[in-house]
Amino acid sequence: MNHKAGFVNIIGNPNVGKSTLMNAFVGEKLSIITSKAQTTRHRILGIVNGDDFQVVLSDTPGIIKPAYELQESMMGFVKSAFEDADVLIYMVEIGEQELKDEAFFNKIKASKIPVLLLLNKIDKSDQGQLEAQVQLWTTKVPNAEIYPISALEGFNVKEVFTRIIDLLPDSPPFYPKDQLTDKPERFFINETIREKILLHYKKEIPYAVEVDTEEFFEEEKIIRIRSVIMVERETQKGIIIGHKGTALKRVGVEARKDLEQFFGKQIHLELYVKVNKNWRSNQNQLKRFGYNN
Ligand SMILES: Nc1nc2c(ncn2[C@@H]2O[C@H](COP(=O)(O)OP(=O)(O)OP(=O)(O)O)[C@@H](O)[C@H]2O)c(=O)[nH]1
Ligand SMILES: [Mg+2]
Repeated sequence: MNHKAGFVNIIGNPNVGKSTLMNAFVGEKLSIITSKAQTTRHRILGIVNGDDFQVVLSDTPGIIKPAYELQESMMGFVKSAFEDADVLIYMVEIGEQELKDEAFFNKIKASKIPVLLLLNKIDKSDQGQLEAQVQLWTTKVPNAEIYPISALEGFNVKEVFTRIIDLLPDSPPFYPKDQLTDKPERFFINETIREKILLHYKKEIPYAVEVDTEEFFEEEKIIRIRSVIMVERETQKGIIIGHKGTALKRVGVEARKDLEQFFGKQIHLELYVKVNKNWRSNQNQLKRFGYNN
């Protein structure tokens, strides 16, 4: 029996549903999902294993014009996803007209590797709009195969996965067959906490936050975690903590619940907030938080 394996990299504008799709393929919540743009900041692998295949998916940050160092690094992850892909998934959402970066768009159109253009969120559209959108994207990206999908409702997700397997080259697996991702446990803790911050704070706050897990002790019945929420300014620190600490407490309670589910164990989570001036624009700080590429 031949074994197939390869890299399937998901790219597209912010908020189109890239992370929702990867989680649907993997069947686990590897990437955090919110309705805010720029939820994903890293390239995150999700590995789907079968007896005769290994699909190494990459979720990537939404494509934007970078305005500061962090965003430069995020776009570096997108660039790297072009370089090692065996299949490229270009995800667009219903109603969308164009990619936010023309150079990336031209790269997709000139791609020598297979491109699957997934037109997502069709649960929000009607037949007429769907047909018009398929027409638009057929003209815009003639080298792509187009699939209307709903990553959220699972519509056409299996069919796309079957097509991916078809397209993969014969190859031995790249990772051990029981491996699910390339990221360590601490990464998922940081992301879970960041998701709660994206959900509960407005405007600039989520974008000024980074989370760093300083302690992770696994005991027989409980995991003890201490994480720091980093902000850029004193005023932001006050907002994160909130009146009498209630806002921060809510983040802690919700993150703990998710982490208990993720690790299948009782969690003790201690959170504190620290000001780290302009970490988003500081190369050394960014490296420390894993934004090196
Ligand atoms: N109606 C509908 N909503 C969807 C679908 N897929 C994703 N969403 C929603 O779209 C929003 C963004 O989803 P994400 O998966 O975080 O999008 P993303 O492309 O990873 O976003 P970034 O990481 O910010 O680039 C969330 O609110 C999802 O619930 C879909 O098929 N239908
Ligand atoms: Mg995402």
